[in-house]
Amino acid sequence: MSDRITLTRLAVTTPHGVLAHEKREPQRFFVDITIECDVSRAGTSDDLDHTISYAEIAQAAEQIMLQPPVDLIEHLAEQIAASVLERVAAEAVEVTVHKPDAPAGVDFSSIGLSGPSVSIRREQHRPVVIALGANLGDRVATLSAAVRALGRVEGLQLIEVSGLYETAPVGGPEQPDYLNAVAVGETRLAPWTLLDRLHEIEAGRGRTREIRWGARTLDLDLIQVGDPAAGTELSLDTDELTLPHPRAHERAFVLAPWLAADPQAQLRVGRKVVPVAELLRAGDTSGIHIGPQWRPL
Ligand code: A4P
Ligand code: MG
Repeated sequence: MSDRITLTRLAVTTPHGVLAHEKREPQRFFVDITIECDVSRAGTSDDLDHTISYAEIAQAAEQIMLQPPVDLIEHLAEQIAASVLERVAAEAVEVTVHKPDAPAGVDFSSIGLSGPSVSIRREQHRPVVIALGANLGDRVATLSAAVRALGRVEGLQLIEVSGLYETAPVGGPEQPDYLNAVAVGETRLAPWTLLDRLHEIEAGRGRTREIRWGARTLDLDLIQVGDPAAGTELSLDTDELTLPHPRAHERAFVLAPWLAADPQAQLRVGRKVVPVAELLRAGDTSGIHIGPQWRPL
């Protein structure tokens, strides 16, 4: 991703340092923050929700710098990076904390911003769950190609892909049985960027959208992004994207392959975080059967 939001030389005078007098006497610190994020959607929509507010980032960084004295600028940089990565759209961040007046027992140039600084780069690693479905054409070939295409998406790493499940259609008009699978992995992409990639892969396999819940060559749905057990899952409800997927908890054709790919999987359902194994036990699995063998990864 080449888009960047940059904040240069946030200036804070505050006491931090290893030495006792540094914890009493404020000195100058400067912070540089470069956020890697896809701003193309905000560029088109002119909507702040599609990007990251630099004012919020700057104020959060200033609050971190103004905390009670700590020893290391490494610690300050790490906290600032973590606060940036809490933003949905942030893919990666680079933070530099400068401490130009640090007592190092030597002279630094008086030209420009000299003296010690620490720079770190941290990437977003959000767990992600993607459901795959197909009920038209050569389903195994389509789903295999879809997994290969997912493997090529920059910013997405697949960790595990389930076996194939032969499933009776749920909802929609009369239509052939589905093959379903679930892929779990990690992503640094914003969920709407990832959804765009999924739609591109669907379109590449001849997916068209005429009838909701109708037959399709390929369906790729985002089920969950983040980890509900850690309270880091993303909750979104926009016209184009709802997270977690609003119907996943009641759909055995998602839950069975998901559990196979990740036996520890959990899903937020309303206010509760529920093991997928429990949801599956409580659900109707009558139309779900083990499908053909495949080696997708
Ligand atoms: N959208 C909103 N949230 C999401 C999300 N979390 N993931 C929007 C993906 N898309 C999301 O989806 C319609 C719109 O939902 C998208 O444009 C997107 O912006 P779609 O893929 O065009 O249409 P769809 O798949 O027919 O609708 P939907 O609501 O995703 O359907 P479901 O709930 O996925 O159900 N039976 C079996 N046995 N196996 C199946 O795989 N799949 C469906 C589709 C029905 N019955 C099935 C199966
Ligand atoms: Mg869909």
